[in-house]
Amino acid sequence: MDEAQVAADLKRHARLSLGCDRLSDSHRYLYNALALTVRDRLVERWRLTREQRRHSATRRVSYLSLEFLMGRALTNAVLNLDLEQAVREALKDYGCQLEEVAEAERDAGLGNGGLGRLAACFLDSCASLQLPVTGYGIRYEYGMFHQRIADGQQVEYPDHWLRDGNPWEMECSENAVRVSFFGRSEYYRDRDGRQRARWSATQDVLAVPYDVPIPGYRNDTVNTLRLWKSEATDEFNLQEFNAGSYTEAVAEKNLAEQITMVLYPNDASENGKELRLRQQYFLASASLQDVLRDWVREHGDDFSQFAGKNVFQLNDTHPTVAVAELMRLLMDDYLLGWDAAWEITRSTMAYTNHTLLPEALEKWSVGLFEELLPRLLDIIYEINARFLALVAERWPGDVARQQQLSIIEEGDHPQVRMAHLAIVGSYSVNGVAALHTRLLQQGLFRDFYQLWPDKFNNKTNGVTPRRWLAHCNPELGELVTEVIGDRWITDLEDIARLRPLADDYSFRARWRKIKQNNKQRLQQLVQRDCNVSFDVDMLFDVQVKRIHEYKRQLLNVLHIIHLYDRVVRGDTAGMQPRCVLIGGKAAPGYAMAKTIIKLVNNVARVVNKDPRLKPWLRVAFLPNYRVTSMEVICPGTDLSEQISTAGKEASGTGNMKFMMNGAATIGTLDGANIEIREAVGEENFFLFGLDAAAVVAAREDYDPEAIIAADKDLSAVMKLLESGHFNMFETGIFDAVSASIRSPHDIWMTAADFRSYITAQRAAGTVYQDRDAWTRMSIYNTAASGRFSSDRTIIDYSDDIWRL
Ligand code: CR6
Repeated sequence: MDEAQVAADLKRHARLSLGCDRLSDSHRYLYNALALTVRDRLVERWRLTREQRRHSATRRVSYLSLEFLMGRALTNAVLNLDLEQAVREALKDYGCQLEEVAEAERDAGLGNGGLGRLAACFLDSCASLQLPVTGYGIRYEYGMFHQRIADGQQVEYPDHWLRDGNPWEMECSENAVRVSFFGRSEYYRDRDGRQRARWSATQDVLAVPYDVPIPGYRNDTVNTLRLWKSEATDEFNLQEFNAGSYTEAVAEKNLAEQITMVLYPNDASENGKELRLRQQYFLASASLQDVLRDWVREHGDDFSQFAGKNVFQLNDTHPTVAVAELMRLLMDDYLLGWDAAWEITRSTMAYTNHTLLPEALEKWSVGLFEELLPRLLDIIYEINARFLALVAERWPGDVARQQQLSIIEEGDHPQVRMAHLAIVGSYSVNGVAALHTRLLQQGLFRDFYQLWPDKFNNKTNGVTPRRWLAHCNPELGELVTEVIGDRWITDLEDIARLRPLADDYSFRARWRKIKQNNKQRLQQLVQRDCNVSFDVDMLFDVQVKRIHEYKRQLLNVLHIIHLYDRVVRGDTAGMQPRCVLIGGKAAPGYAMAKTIIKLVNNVARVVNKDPRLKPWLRVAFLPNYRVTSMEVICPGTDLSEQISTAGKEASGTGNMKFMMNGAATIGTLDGANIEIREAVGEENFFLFGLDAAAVVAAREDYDPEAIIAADKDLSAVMKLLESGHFNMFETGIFDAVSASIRSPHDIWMTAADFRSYITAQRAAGTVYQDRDAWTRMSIYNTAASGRFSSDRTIIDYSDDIWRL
């Protein structure tokens, strides 16, 4: 029934909505017509979901995040609405495959990496679990940059993803709100003689919401992601008008629109630019105003029940100015007193920390705050004064402790510590993996933990099995469903029932065949994008993630050079042929990360052009790594590289996608790797390296020169690296790289973990040569991935933090 309807709607949208009559020439049009056809089926369910929520008394959650890394929407909606059959049928009239049409969609790249993708997986899980959770974010005109490789180097190109329109967003200008900047605080007494404040002489911009539907998995629920766009208000600078500068006054409107123009491409590091603070406040203010307006519409200005009915989950410190903004709105606009406003704020805000790296801990200069958000700074000072009184009560006379805990970092350039504001202003603080949370409690936030032990909790990350198994690996998904039924799609723990099938010879053969097909698909991608060809019988060894020193792509390169060295020396006994793939973007201002990209490319060139290496080793750098390429990469991977310096990767989520798709992991005891290893069993995980405590201890008298001298393989690798073998006509470009490895201050401890890494790599190669043993391990990994579903994570948030 719906099959005929889908076909008719597709035709109608092509003709009437898009006004084009020769569709088959362009997948773009077909894509748009199909997107509108699918969207029609979302809109009605969307309305019903909203309707239902209005009448239900449950708490609602606003998930505030500067990033939502959504990827493509069409195929996800087709899967979740169960439209695949109908769509494939309808496309036959145009002689097209769904996969080809889907290729016309650009990724919504509104995020950097794990943090942004986590937010996207959470939205899918919340809708699939029918939880009343709304995502609030920014509608960046330009998302994550497009990476090209020229002469081995990263070149950034702007990603104007909205250029051809976006059928998945609905502009709701009637729900626009005003957001203020600059101006000053004013104090006055109201009619009852109470001291009040207001923010005056501000410069305002308009926040216009664009709503994106988030379909649950086959459950008729459609949640909302509300993305704000900044626009100028209609008031012009009157003075300029009167001076006859009409055009100048109109042109000034541009400034307002700049706020949401571009995503900052920094992953796990702050950059301190004023525009970034504007983005943060813009998101926080618009979203809170939206929620408060809804509240007042229903309940008038009685806020006594507000905290019981609302939660704001802060995705890292990025939206943390919301703590002060909620206070301001409640006091200045809705006329609550401090105590009532504070009670509401600290019982509705919850904060998720995503990193321990000091360079990522956000601080904003007090001077900047004072200029841009003066009224907010007043409130932060007051929050801090009251908080420090509490600290003084708990630790009388301990001035050092007050300084450590203060929201304001004193000094020549005083700063607002956003993490401290987040902790003081919220009722829950969580880390994203067990180790990470423990390190927060014992290290970074130790004093806060002593003060408020009950605030702290762990929520190990997860990924959605819809996109990261059912959609990206349909063949494997279908095999799983055939043998254990399809319950795993909404209850991934059920996938554990696969485990006994690892003993079944014919099941293993089918499993292996699917992996081979997926490797073929990945091989084609690498051929197309890197012009590197290789054999699908090689071990596919993959590291894709942002390029960062702590993630140690460099250690991976040292291993590649070591294999190269072995082959050249003729030491190939027992060696497993492999293809090493590395991909990821470097922040444009991160010089060392860019050098590492160059190094990977140069090493790849030397390896790939040497005929002696052909049977043993292929290396490729995959350009423009993004959500959509991961959908091809993770199903085709044998070995997943999770090799960060222990204690540095808060959780990782790529590790979970690989595991779900039957890759084995080579990794350190870091982030969620520890839990992955626990789940799959130590015999199915290639562990190496120092653990977090050993890293700290080894740093005391770290002597990489001695380690290199004592290890002839590492010496040989360093010699090759330093001889200019990989940079013949580019003298000195890798000097900084080798110097960092040799430095006693190398906090990433690359040399320290080299030997155990090489040993673990050898072990992986050896197991791979036993096809049955490897296939078992692959099945065990998928079978043990149940607890890494973001459904589990969201149920934990819902039970412990949101109490929905
Ligand atoms: N860079 C962590 O580094 C974690 C994600 C999501 C990160 C990573 O280990 O899996 O968050 N942190 O929790 C930040 O972005 C600050 C990341 O993606």
